[in-house]
Amino acid sequence: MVDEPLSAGAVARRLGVAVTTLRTWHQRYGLGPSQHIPGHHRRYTPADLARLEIMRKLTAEGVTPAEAARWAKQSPGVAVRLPARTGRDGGGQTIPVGRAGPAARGLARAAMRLDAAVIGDTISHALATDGVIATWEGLLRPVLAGIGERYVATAGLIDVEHLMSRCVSEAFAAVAHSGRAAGPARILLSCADEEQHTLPLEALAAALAEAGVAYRMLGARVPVAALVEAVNRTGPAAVVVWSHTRLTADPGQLSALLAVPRRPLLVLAAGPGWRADTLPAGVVRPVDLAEAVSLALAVRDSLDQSTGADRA
Ligand code: B12
Repeated sequence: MVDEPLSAGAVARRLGVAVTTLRTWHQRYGLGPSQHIPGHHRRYTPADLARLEIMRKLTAEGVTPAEAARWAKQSPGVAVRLPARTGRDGGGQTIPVGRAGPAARGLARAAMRLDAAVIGDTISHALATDGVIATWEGLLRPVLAGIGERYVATAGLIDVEHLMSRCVSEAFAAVAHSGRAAGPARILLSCADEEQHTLPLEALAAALAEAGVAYRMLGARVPVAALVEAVNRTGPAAVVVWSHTRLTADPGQLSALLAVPRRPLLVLAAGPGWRADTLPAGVVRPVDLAEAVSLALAVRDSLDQSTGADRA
């Protein structure tokens, strides 16, 4: 725990970075010392140090300095002042869920308690009552985003993040199994190479199952050669490639899909990792789950029309 304002040298030692790195973060990203006593060098307050800890952690994980600085500045800067987490109740912290309703607040509390049974029941109930899209947008997304925010502010809740991810996956898998559509799977779902964030793609799979659309799911971390191979072997009409972070959003993966002999009708670059201005021509970027589902349904319907299939 740090309470005294610190010099640049002391902060550098604490974080294990060079003083010149601190200067660069100050000059380029405005992450400098905020305490100013006339006639003295500026000093780093505990809140400054907390922001720098986030900066160091995220850059060490490969997040770009500019993006890491954005997160660091957004954080409330309380990491070093938080009470130590005790027991299994999450140490009294909460997951922020913004304006989401009571169900999301209840789910967030269950997640903090690591109460897998309540998490599972809450999600399954919402899926059965409201459907996949509404459950994703109104319940799961706010809680997942809140866990992400807490992680940035405290570098903690990794246990909560993992348990919650597992419960969300299981609930989506149950929908996907019970609603598995008959007929050829013309939609291929895949994460980009090295991408481990699968939940949004699992949400899409469950929403497609709910809508009676058959699909194939390749899951996390699919190397581009394997994706191209799968497209060549199965000839899908639409391919969705999920990227959650810039690190996994190599547009070359999309270009490779556009170059296969049986080019899919639709290639979707889904997720916040992709940058619109770097996408190859012909690739479509949905803004959310509902749009991704509509595009997939449109492809399914156009195939049905061209083959004369009757869905009524
Ligand atoms: C759960 C989680 C994990 C789990 C994933 C488990 C799983 N099976 O998916 C695990 C633990 C594996 C994980 C790992 C990591 N994670 Co993580 N993770 C998260 C968390 C908490 C939720 C992810 C999620 O599902 N988000 C879904 C919603 C909440 O995200 P959203 O941005 O609002 O999504 C919207 C858009 O994408 C849009 N959209 C646009 N098109 C489409 C199309 C479709 C079909 C859909 C559904 C939506 C959609 O709508 C979405 C909402 O519906 C996020 C926090 C966050 N805010 O996302 C961090 C987060 C994504 N992770 C992060 C990081 C840094 C990592 C790690 C590098 C950490 C590490 N040290 O290893 C690794 C990355 C590994 C890798 N190479 O992929 C950062 C990314 C920062 C960045 N921008 O680069 C985040 C943002 C946390 C943070 N705030 O720092 N993570």
